[in-house]
Amino acid sequence: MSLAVVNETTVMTFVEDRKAFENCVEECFEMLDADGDRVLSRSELREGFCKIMSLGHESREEEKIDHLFNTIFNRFDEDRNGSIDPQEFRCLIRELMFAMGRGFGNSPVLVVLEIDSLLMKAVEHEFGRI
Ligand SMILES: [Ca+2]
Ligand SMILES: [Ca+2]
Repeated sequence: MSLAVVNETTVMTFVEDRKAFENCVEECFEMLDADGDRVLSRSELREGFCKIMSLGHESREEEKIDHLFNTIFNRFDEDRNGSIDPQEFRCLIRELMFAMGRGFGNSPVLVVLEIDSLLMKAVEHEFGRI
């Protein structure tokens, strides 16, 4: 983990750089797809969700995260087949990143970055490392 200062621009610039962003999303997808069948089951997504979204693992948050997760899963499983395919995953991540960016606003925010999180990628992108 490391600390970084980010704002809305950090996240938005990353998401709008289509190629870099889609590569990262693809990487995330592969990381989460434990059985390699090219779709994410509910449990695969749940497993990696906290990690890629940099959500803490504090147990008191568990219930809240479960609830958030279920809402997200149901909303983005557009064809209602109980799993998330790469296209659904891309929409999901894009939307979550936009929400995160809006949450930061224009003033710099100090954040803790988890190594595999998308925010970490956004920061690396800002520094021209990806
Ligand atoms: Ca899978
Ligand atoms: Ca689906």
